[in-house]
Amino acid sequence: MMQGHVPYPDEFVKRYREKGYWLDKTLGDDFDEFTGKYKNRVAVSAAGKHVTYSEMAKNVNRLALHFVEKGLRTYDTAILQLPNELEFIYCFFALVKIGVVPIMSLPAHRDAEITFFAQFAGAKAHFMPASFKDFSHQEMSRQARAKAPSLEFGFVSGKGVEPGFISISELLADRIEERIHVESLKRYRPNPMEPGVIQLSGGTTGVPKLIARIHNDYTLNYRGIAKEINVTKDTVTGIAIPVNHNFALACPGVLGTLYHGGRVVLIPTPRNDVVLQAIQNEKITLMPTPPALLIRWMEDPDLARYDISSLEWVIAGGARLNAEVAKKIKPVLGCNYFQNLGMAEGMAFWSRPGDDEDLLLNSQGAPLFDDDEIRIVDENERDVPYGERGELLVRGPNTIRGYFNAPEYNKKAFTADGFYRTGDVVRFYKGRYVSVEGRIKDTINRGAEKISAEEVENHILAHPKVENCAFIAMPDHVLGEKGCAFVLTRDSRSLTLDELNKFLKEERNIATFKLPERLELVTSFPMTNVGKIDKKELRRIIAEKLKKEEGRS
Ligand code: J2J
Repeated sequence: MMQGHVPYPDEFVKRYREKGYWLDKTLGDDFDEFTGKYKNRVAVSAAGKHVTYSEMAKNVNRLALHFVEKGLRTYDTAILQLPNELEFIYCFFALVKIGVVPIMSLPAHRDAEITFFAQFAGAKAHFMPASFKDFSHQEMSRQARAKAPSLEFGFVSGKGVEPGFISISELLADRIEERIHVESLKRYRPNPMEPGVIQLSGGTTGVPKLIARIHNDYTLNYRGIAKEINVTKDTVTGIAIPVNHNFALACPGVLGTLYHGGRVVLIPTPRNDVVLQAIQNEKITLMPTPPALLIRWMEDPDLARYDISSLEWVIAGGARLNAEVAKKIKPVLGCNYFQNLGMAEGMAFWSRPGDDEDLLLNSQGAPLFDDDEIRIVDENERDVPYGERGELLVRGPNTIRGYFNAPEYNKKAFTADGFYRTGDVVRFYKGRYVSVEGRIKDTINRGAEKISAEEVENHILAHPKVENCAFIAMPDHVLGEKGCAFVLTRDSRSLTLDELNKFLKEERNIATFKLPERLELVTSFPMTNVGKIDKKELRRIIAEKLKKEEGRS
């Protein structure tokens, strides 16, 4: 078994198998099945190229053979930091086919995150783009390699591969299958009870948490969702958010679409003009969209210039969809929507086709499976009366039983009987439908990208001028929330946002999306009666201040 993975208890393994949730198939088995079935249909469109299922299979098998030849082995881990491009698809499937577990890192991650993943999971390979947004991932990878000796290989997509790195294009051009038989890959088939993919948690702690999803649970995840929302071979799914996210990859995302013979369109950036043009050109029918994207499209003065009539459904997830925004989706975008409360840890709540207006507007959906168990509890872990608010606890056939290699943290993050504590405050709305009312976890939800407050605070505290700080969410009309740093400086010294961010970027090397977007200098902090900084009060203060400023402008 892969070291550090928390297995499901035997009785649940038995139950999930018997009830047909777990089919004991790997991600690679599914890949072989759907590529064999849908051969000449187009599977993926990206950068003007249209790749059929058969071509995709040829490229994936070729890469998998190369990876084995280089020395990658089943249950090794690899940091997969490729953006929304064909190489992502090829590398992802090639890795999972031979049981190498990809760590689904974002192109925006920087040295702090990459070195941590490499050291924490002993990653053997790093997959990265040659050029992406004027940043040298190869330079970063060299630095990470110096600190994480396990990192043996750097695989690079695109042009401009530097010495010491392996070009993915060159591997794709080398017909290794003429020397080594594709059938030999069967030897590397992983056990479906072992981790197939490692997703990342926005987390609430100093370092990100790794979420190892086993093949049985992850294949169920996309199969289950795709079935529930009627994905078919006519579905064209547009991916404008980073494909590495669970939402984009498996809810139903890339995997659920390909499983049914549909087509995936990879969109390189979430910029309005690029996305709207892609919907028009590629006749996209389904899109996963954080509310922030929906708001941007709906407010775009050029919206009417694009023909987006192919769009049938958008999936609003990752952050709370405001009812006022939801009401405008049909009239402005001309499509229907699903609400989805999802999490990289697994369980997914969905609204269903045909849900009535009230349910659709006011609830984030119901769980997918009969064996999804949900509890809504008070601070003493007692179930609250139906309809009242409490923390959402979940357990089920696609929900993890523990974070990877984090035994101490798992004691807090999971109940003794294996429920995951989501940190979300919800209430039952109707039947098993829930409505998200808030959260108790200390995170910032920036346009659905989660940022751990503690992680950023630790970096801010490393600044020589900083005595104490609190990183909190402030409201934002489009993104929902942005990060605001309240800082007490040493000896009342001056500090600007630019100065702080230069330090966080250049000295601490953290991803840009985590940077504070506002700095408030204080001379003291409001405290709670247990002696902690009162973040609730800080959130109130900044929200009020923003409101006043808005009134003035
Ligand atoms: C309010 N909060 C929500 C919603 C997620 C699909 C969709 C989203 C994610 C995701 C995902 C929310 N309303 N509709 O993995 O497959 C907040 C909750 C939740 C956390 C999980 C998917 N949908 N959230 O966002 O792991 O706080 O996954 O616990 O990044 O996002 O974040 P993450």
